[in-house]
Amino acid sequence: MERWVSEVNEGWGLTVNTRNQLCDIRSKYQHIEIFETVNLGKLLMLDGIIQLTSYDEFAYHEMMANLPFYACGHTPERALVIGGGDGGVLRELGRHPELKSIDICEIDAEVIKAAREFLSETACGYDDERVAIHVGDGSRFIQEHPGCYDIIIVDSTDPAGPGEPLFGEKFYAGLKRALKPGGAIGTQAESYFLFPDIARRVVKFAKGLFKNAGFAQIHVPTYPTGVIGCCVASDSECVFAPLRSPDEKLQKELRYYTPEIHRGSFMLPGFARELFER
Ligand code: SPM
Repeated sequence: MERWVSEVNEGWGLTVNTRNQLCDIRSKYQHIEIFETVNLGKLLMLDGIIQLTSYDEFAYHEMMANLPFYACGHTPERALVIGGGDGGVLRELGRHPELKSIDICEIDAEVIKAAREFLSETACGYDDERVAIHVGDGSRFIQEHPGCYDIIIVDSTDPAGPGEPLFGEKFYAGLKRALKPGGAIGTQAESYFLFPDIARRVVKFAKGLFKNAGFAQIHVPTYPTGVIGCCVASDSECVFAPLRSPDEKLQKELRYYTPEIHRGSFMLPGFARELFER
């Protein structure tokens, strides 16, 4: 039976037509739901918030993985993903043979389990032998790993529930400490339409800590407002243009990320540019 499922945001919503619910779990941390949709493949929701659809998850995951990868001051060898339990960022990092290890610290083991069972095209990221899974609190994990990583990607939910600590200044300072010199971060920075204050705040934290930091926009039709940000920051010479490029083989595999999109994603509409300059 078909059922319209909505993510509701103060007076309006984004609605997807589904035909079958594959997973409906209340974990210690959140409500995990996976649906088969009528037109968009699978849909993952956490606490009623859309996390991904098969239709457009490549856009978000490619950008979250590759913006920091190519903003890093040297060729990255050690990567850390915080959150990202569905495995999509892992899948994209796995395309880079230069990476020797890919750690993931996800707080909710049930998300990993559900993704591996029902979202195989995304969770295939876990099949890479370089991936090591750590179940726990990402903010604690980075405190315990100073100077360890070349790139850190924070693929969090919204700042309510388990994602909340990942939007604080202390956490950003911890990310910087967990990086090697010249390393780069890419963090889920919300939409400048939907949550301008949060987007502005995290970019401000990053600007205060790193030589270069900025908000890159990613077009994702199934996130409310159709746009979401990645805060990219590093002490490398530049984050706004890639310091290296995908080779021909990798570029053919990618559907969204290109060196031109890397540069272009930092070109923001006037009101958003003004928001981050304040
Ligand atoms: N790997 C995909 C996980 C998604 N992480 C980001 C989710 C952000 C969803 N919120 C968008 C804003 C509207 N609530």
